[in-house]
Amino acid sequence: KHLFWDSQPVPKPDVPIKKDGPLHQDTPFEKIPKEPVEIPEGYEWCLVDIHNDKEMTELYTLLSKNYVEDSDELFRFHYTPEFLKWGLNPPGQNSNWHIGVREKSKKRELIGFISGIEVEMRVKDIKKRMAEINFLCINKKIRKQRFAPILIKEITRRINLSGIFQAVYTAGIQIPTPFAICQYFHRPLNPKKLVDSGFSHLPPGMTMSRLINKYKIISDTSAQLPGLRPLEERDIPQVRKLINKYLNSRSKMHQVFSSDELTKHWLMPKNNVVYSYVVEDVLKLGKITDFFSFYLLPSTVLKLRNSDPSKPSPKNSKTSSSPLNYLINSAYLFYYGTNPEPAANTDLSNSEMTHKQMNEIKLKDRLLILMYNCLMMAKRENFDVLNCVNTLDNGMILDQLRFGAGDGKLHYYFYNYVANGLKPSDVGLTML
Ligand code: EN5
Repeated sequence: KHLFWDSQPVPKPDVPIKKDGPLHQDTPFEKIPKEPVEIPEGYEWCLVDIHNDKEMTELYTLLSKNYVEDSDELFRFHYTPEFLKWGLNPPGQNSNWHIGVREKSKKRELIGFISGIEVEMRVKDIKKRMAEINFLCINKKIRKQRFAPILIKEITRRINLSGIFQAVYTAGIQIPTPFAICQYFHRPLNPKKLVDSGFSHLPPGMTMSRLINKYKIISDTSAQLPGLRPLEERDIPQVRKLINKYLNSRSKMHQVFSSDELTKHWLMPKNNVVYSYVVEDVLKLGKITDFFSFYLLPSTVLKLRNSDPSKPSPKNSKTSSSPLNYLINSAYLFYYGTNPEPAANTDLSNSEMTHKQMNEIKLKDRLLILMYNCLMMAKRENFDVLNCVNTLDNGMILDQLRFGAGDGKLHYYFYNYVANGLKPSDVGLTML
């Protein structure tokens, strides 16, 4: 059934592998092919230059017409050119890993793409340089021609030539073999627009005004954390420490924020791309106690159910107006961290509760406040919904903050690596 994946260094479903670690040893440089993988007649390899606006527009167009959709083909991810430039350009990235396929015709249309960036990962007790693979996309008109395996083999070859033999990637679909299967959750901020677009439904017996009330975000100063403000460059060293410490103690696989430069790239606020906030201690000015971030990833509404196509489409702030060209502005929870006050050395010997349990409760209380503030900031920036998966500590806050399960799943994979027994809450890596 999975002819390609059967030939690849990934675990076989139903064949447990006892030991964690690589599936095969590193290939010596001499044994790695120096020529590109062969490509079908009529097509050629190219690089997509992310600093060239014309080529970025081509990539943006390919993805906005052909990339990931939900299972009912109602919505499609709409990554913007600014977003793609950010996502593909972290410090130290390799331009050789932005691989395109073009038709050999006069138009030389871009019909395929795959990308990798280098990340330092920690998986349990092992630190390893890996490639993070994303944005694999083939034009719909040549699906079924088996281009994906060719793109995967070619990027693997180029990554191997750089001395890297492991990769991490995510997908909505299940292939052999995920190490974690996570669930998407959604927190409506603009419930009326979500219902109008078919993103969510008015539950039976519910009125629109009651729905709006259910998802109202109180954003007066009494609800807002004192000291909450956008992340600034001077905060980067502290935020880097905070995020590494948080991920280290709360997850078993995550990216290491190995330099200030890298941290700055991923977290400094960029309008319409990434939004980051810190909580500055009001008593010790300059000291950062918490932070959170989210990114903008709109989805195109592909079809409108239960609506008269002759009627004008819903009009909304951040959207364009033609009927089948309007967007849901989704915020995706990105990185966050908090520096919990160590629990006071209370004598718990007569209590049912352990220190560990007490610390978990304190952490949950803090995260609820922090994530409510996250919802406030996303609402203020006019987002329609805040999305996340149940990785890391997200599971602690979903119910109370009125997130609901979506119909999508996110599967996490390693290439040429095994890590047994990871639960969604052990996963600390968030991909774009
Ligand atoms: C790239 N490295 O399925 C990998 N999205 O739930 C990318 N559903 O938006 C992998 N079907 O549930 C991406 N609304 C994998 C995800 C692909 C996209 C996808 C799902 C995630 C999604 C929405 C729309 C469903 C439309 C019909 C959904 C319900 C929201 C509702 C709000 C109120 C509380 C209950 C839930």
